[in-house]
Amino acid sequence: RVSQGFTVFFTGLSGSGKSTIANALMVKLMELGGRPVTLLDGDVVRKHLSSELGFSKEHRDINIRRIGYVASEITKNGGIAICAPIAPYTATRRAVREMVEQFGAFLEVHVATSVEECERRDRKGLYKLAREGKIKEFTGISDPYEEPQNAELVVDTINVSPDDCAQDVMLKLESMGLI
Ligand code: GGZ
Repeated sequence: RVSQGFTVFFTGLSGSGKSTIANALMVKLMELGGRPVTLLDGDVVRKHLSSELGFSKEHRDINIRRIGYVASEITKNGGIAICAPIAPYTATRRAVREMVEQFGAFLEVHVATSVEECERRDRKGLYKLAREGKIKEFTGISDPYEEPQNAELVVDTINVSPDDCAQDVMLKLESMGLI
């Protein structure tokens, strides 16, 4: 099928650059035309789909499975879903992959900007609050992030601009025959 749906699933720490890369990717994919593109960004999903959830392992898993379900529906209907949550747990990422792959392709992109760099930038001041204990269970500081071992693509925003990271994703999608 030439125009099957697919999902691009970004995973990485808070402040790693997921949202910025995901937005740049969305623009590039919309410019191509053809399939509708839906962005499921971490904080937007939490506001509209998961507002009752916190950051325990259980709640993060529920949040990620909801994102996975929506992405699988979009993929099933021939669209493009771009997801950008932290998604810290390997098993949950795998569950989402399996949900989506029933219907189309799944591209996992690890935004591997290190915790040191994310904390140094601290764009939203959250790492400082986490260090002070004012935010509990903060990923990378007081909560785990299980590094992906089987991502289709690894990018980082230390040496590469967000737009070039998005371009890397475009090249990967091309090589997979998806665009
Ligand atoms: C991690 C937290 C936390 C804790 C609030 N741990 O940089 P942000 O602010 O805008 O993105 C982070 C967002 C993470 O939500 P996700 O839905 O992506 O997480 S998960 O996939 O684990 O469900 C951050 C903010 O929420 N935030 N508290 N304790 N990030």
